[in-house]
Amino acid sequence: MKETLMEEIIESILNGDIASVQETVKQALSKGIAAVEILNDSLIPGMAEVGVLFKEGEMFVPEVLVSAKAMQSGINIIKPMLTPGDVKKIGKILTVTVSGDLHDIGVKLVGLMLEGAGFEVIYMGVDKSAEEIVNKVKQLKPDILGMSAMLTTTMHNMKEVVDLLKEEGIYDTLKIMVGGAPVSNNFAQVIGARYSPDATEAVNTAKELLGIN
Ligand code: B1M
Repeated sequence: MKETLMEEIIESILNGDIASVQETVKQALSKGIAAVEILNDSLIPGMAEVGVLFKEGEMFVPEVLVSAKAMQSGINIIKPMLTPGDVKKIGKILTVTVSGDLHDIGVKLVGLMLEGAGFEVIYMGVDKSAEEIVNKVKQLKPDILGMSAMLTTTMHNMKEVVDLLKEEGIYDTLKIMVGGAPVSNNFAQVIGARYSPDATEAVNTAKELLGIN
């Protein structure tokens, strides 16, 4: 039963059918399937499949956008179950998508999982310059800055941010996490940040960076 529902959600994401995603997610919840299972077994794999079809030229940007909206509509339903309001905040994280990059689904998902783990997460939005990010860091004084980039052309803008933080003498006042499809562990090390491949790992990395067990 669970498998059928998960397949239905994936199919609805591929079809960009928002109503069907919402209905099936609600149905899955009513059958006792946990929000995190719905996330990991249907919403994320559904969007991953969209990525494959996009790469193979079988889906185009407008369709991808509709599928992304369909996935997001499913996330919105399970969000309250992933982020219990009564969790005591264990650290402040500022997240952002770097300059030139408009992708926000992954980084928002990372934010959701971090919130669920008890962090206070402030998402700055997409396409933010090094100056904007450093100014926000000065204003909010987060424990961690989490940057996301989904394009090979924009990942290098993460280094600009790190360099500016160093120039301004505030690099040592916070920890830096990076992620996104083209980003690697090696790249993160070179620019002076910590890498996480996915939302689940991002929670572990954030806890580790702040010395939380
Ligand atoms: Co874009 N796009 N896109 N796109 N898009 C990719 C990234 C691409 C890999 C597709 C492809 O060709 N196969 C490709 C990049 C190629 C490259 O640079 N190597 C690409 C391209 C080329 C483009 C455009 C240039 C296309 C065009 O216009 N010709 C254009 C660029 C726009 C811009 O940013 N300036 C573009 C536009 C778009 C849309 C607007 C249509 C849409 C974005 C909608 C949105 O985000 N609101 C879109 C989408 C949806 C995708 C794909 C299909 C899916 C991305 C996604 O949401 N995945 C993507 C293909 C792919 O990734 N396979 C693609 C689901 C999400 C849950 O996963 O984002 O990977 P992901 O996030 C993961 C991890 O990466 C990690 O955790 C997340 C959850 O597990 N993670 C972090 C992410 N950030 C993290 C931060 C952390 C830690 C972990 O710490 C802080």
